[in-house]
Amino acid sequence: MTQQPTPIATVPPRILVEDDRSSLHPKALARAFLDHLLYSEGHTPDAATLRDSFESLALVVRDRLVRRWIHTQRTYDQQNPKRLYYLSAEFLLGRALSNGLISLGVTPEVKRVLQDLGLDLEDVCEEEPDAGLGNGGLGRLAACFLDSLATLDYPAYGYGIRYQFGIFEQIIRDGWQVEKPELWLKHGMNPWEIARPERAVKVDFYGRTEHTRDHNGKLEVRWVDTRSVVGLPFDTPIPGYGTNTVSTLRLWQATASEEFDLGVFNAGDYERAVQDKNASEVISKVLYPNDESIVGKELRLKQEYFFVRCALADIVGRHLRHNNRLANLPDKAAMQLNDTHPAIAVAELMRLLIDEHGLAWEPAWEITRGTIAYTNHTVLSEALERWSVDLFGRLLPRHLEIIFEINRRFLEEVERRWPGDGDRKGALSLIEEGRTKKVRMAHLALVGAHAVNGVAALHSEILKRDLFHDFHELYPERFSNKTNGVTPRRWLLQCNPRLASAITARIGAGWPRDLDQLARLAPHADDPALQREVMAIKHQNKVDLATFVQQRHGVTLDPSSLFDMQVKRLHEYKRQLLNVLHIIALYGRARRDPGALRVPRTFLFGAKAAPGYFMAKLIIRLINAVGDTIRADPAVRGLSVYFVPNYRVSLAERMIPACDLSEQISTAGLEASGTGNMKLSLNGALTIGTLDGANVEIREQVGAENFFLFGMTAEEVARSRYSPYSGRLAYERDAELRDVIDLLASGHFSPGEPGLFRPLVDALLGDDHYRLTADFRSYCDCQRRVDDLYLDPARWARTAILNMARMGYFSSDRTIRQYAQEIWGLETVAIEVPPYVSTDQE
Ligand code: D6G
Repeated sequence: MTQQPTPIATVPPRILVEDDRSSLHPKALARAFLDHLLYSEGHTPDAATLRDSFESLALVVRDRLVRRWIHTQRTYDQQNPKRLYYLSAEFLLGRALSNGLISLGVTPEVKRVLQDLGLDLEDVCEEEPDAGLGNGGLGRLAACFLDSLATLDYPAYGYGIRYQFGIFEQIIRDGWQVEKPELWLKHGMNPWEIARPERAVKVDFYGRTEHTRDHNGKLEVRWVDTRSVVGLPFDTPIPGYGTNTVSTLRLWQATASEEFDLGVFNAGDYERAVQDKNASEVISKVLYPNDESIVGKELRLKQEYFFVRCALADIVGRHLRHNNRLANLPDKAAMQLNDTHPAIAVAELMRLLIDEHGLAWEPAWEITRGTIAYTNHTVLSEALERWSVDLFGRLLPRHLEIIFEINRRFLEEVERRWPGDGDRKGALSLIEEGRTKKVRMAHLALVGAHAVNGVAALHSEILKRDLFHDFHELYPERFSNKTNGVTPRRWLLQCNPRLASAITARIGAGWPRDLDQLARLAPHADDPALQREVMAIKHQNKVDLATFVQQRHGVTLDPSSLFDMQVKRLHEYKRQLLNVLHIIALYGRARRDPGALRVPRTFLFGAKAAPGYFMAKLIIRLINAVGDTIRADPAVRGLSVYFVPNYRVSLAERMIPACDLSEQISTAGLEASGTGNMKLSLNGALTIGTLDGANVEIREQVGAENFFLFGMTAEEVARSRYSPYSGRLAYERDAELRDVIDLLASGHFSPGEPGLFRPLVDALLGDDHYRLTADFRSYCDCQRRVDDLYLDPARWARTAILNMARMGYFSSDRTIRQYAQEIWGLETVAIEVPPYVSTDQE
């Protein structure tokens, strides 16, 4: 049985004094807040800064989660259920305060308490830095999954890296992206986390292996002469919504194994002692800011092994505290690898079992495979991790030996299945041959896992048909699909309170825990009152966003225009450039005929580019240039373009509720799933999109008539790759496209630097790898249909309502249930928390 946090009214009457750390009564909340201000922050209210108020309020919330947290962990320790371990190099949590308040169900009470003290809850929440420990979709998915796991009462843990610097802060200078380090921990304290030094783990690197035989002739391998660092865990509570479960996110920070090397220090070389310490700590210093591409740096591999080593030591240690043997590890622990970043877990678990716990190869392999499952997130070859064998062998010599042995046995199996088929062996091998031999991490994960999944139906099919075709032939039973989802708590209840209340008023308050209930809105789609309400809420949200942009950036947005948004990482395959080409086409039409634009539109972009990704940064520069040019042109009305700097979770929470049209326009076959598409639709935006990733299923759910579809299919794109392609053909055939590209090439958008955008023009007129020129016409035509519908507000509102109503499937609760039932074999565990009894009263 799940239960709501105990409201004050149901506390037995014999309790006269509620502990100020537990009670949800407004008076207790007020006392607790002032108490933390005074004793944790050292300030009286008159001297406190907003930051102090945020920290105090966060501590008030954390206090109230602690009993639930302890009871959750204690219950697991007592019942010893199977636990899920989600291993991810990224957790893009964003802010936690309003989420914590919502999960406690005390937002209105706290708002009033602060009001009485002259404070505004929103201002206080604004003080919280985003925990930006991720790049984009993959990291945010991990955060949504933790929310769903706790909400559904599954025993689960997140394991990752406590980066000191998360994703960089993006500022725009002269139209260019400039990166600044994001210091989410700059205040020296993060009120949510608690260090657990008692669970620190020693992590070895480098060195060599020694092979010896014991008196029975059994081979023993020792990894010696290593250099080591220590992983220090920090725990963050992850509260479920409407339940007592509070799960743990355990993030590891690298520290020097000895504070200083005393030998070196005593020898007088203080500087070197400090350098060694810094070299250790650098491992968890910074998140690599590349999304969908890999920079093969030693430090990155170190990060990956570092957190996997810590996680596995912790997991095996916990297992042995509650079980007396390792043979049943697969019955008690499921590990999910979020992409290949933690794929070294396959070799590390083998090493632990064989070298540290004395198991033979076969049982160790059975345990490893029984425990590990792997999620693939991309088909882009530049994002598939491959590590040079040399580097690998230097950094992790024992693991390389284990990988060679896994591969030797695996290739024997391939030989049995396809005798004499050398090509097949080459394609499947864990080692890529060539000038530099490489370890293919995806292959390691595929061989070492009992389950592998893609993240949308189309993507999972592409994995089977294409990327992992040979593996699928060998192990068809391992493959499945788990379409991504998003948590409706953060992505509707929390970020769009107006819409959330309107929905609750119509269908009751059950939907945040059971998103399928949104279907009850569908019968009201034709109700003019609901239509007006939904449109009015959207308008209010747009006004809020415009106010924010005005205050922060001094730019005016017109909330009466259609807000057209593309918010996601900047990548060529996501085709922000196609969006820009359409904008330039509109600009051209408006310049020729001032009455040409029937619907005023504001195009908003939010996107970070990997710092070394030249084309992506040039596209940001172009978006800003086009925006500036249009703004400066008095002849053009009803068209504006703005690039909102520093897109991140907290900005997404502002932008998504204000969106009318969601741009999901990637080259078909290249976007594995997308989750922004789900969040936007859930908040009543209509989608213009290709048949790519989860768009395909979104369209199935909402109905083809409620989705703006355009462009080539994945199959057509794949087929177009059989022969050489040139964008010049479309350029010559389509007069408007020609005008657009000519204007771009003419230097019109960069008068001081006419050749600035030449690389974009060259790419379009060259092999146009992402097929923008091929989809341009169909995209522009589809955009006309968007205008047609927008001119009919009732029909637009009806379509928006139907989009929301049919989003139930895209709750991450559904996704997590599928993983739990089909991959993890996980049962829920209800957490009972007895009401607090003050010791004063006993
Ligand atoms: C969390 C909550 C805390 C609990 C701890 C257990 O930090 O109450 O004691 O987890 O950690 P393990 O003993 O399972 O590592």
